[in-house]
Amino acid sequence: MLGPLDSGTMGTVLVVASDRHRLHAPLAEIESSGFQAPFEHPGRADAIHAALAADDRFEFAAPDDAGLAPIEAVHDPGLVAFLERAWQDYNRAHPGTHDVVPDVFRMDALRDGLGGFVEPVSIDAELGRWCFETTTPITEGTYAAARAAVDIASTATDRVLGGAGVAYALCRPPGHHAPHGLYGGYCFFNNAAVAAHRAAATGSRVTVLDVDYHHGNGTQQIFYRRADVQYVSLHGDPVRAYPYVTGFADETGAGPGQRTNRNLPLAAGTDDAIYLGELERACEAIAGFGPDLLVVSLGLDTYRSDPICDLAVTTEGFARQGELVAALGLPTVVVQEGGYDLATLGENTKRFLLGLAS
Ligand code: SP5
Ligand code: ZN
Repeated sequence: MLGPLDSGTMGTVLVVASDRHRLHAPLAEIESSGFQAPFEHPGRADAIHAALAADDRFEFAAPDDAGLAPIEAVHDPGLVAFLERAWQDYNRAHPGTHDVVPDVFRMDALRDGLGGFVEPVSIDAELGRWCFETTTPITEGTYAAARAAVDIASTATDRVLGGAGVAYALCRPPGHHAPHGLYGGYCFFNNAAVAAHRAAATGSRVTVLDVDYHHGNGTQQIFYRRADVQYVSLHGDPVRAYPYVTGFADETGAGPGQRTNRNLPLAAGTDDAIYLGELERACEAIAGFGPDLLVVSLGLDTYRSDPICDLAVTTEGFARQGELVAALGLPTVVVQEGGYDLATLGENTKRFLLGLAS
């Protein structure tokens, strides 16, 4: 269990970061039936890093190497092994490919009446076996970048378990769309799930509060049947918003995890007043669960000018979000997820973190 909070260096927030995220740099994403410049690109993490580094209220630490164990605690080892070799295998079959993207997906229905799923052998088919959509290319450095993001989340969690009140994991690529055995939604390894499981393994009760615009289907799935980890999410209503098939209010957990899952779907155009009211309801659910430690999946894509989302949160709203979360009084690991308006991403992240540390 956790000891008393360490006030740390007065007034500073610990940021765990690495420039290895730049190793994941796709040329394009296939979205809305066309190739376009990726929304999820290295400039995002660089912009956040620059905004925090320019402010002496943040101090920086490099991640420790956490190894494979924390990843395989929440993901299928088959997915991990596949991601390690996928780019090389694909380029043996198709030399000179920069962005590796599946052109088939799981075609279970093609085997109706044939006696169940067959594990594919061809790399072309393997891609579709592990991936659920087209906006998440694998590049030569993707696996290394995704491993570094897990190292960052693990290190930030260790610092909070060690007494830091707040630590921010500047993870990229993001993670919350990756369930136990799939990748997609710009996500390969679920950094927030790694953080939550790592803390839960020490005996802590843990809540993951997900404020990214998109429902964290991966995190929800990983903890859906667990009693020791609660998942609470505010997100665009899946009736209109990606990932479309999860995030409904009636998904409340199962088995030992009954009532440990809470989804709060939001209407298009939701502004600060409505958002913060829903966040208060989320915080009530968290207080009812009574966690020892909080993991925040921080998405800034609820921002009013985000290029791929439709909520109307303001920069000031992110500061208020941080303050509301701070009122829970919990040791908190903040894990970076989405946010695609490059001009405001750094400032919005900074305001959330300063609100949280206030
Ligand atoms: C971490 C994160 O924020 N991932 C978000 C992934 C969103 N991917 C968008 C997928 C396609 C949405 N297509 C909208 C069609 C509008 N014409
Ligand atoms: Zn998102």
